Amino acid sequence: MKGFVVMLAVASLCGCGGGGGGSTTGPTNNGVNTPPPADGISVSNNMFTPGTKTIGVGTAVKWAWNSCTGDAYNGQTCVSHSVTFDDGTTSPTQDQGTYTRTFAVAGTYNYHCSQHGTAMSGTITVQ
Ligand SMILES: [Cu+2]
Repeated sequence: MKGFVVMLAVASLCGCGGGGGGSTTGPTNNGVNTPPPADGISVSNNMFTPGTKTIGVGTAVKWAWNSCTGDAYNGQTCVSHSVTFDDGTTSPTQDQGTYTRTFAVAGTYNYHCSQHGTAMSGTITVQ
């Protein structure tokens, strides 16, 4: 007489984390803000950060728009800005995204926001 005892290994399904679904509070970031690039310039509401920058000839500078803020309705309010140089070179007037300019000639390049005037301005020194 033979008997087999079959042991069934019952895999216990992990019911991990008995906390259940989390809830989200506060404004949702829709992801349209662009984090300031390393060594770049942040375009936020009414200021460029940093406002002055010194670079070598041939260097590209990148501006990234961070001009959206959450509102109480899970939406966002975004404000348009531009990077407009005294020499006429300009970025689009936009409320998100980036703009890059490469400076091939030494000099002082003053710029401002076309929407907010010289109250929102910056300078790139190329040497
Ligand atoms: Cu502006």
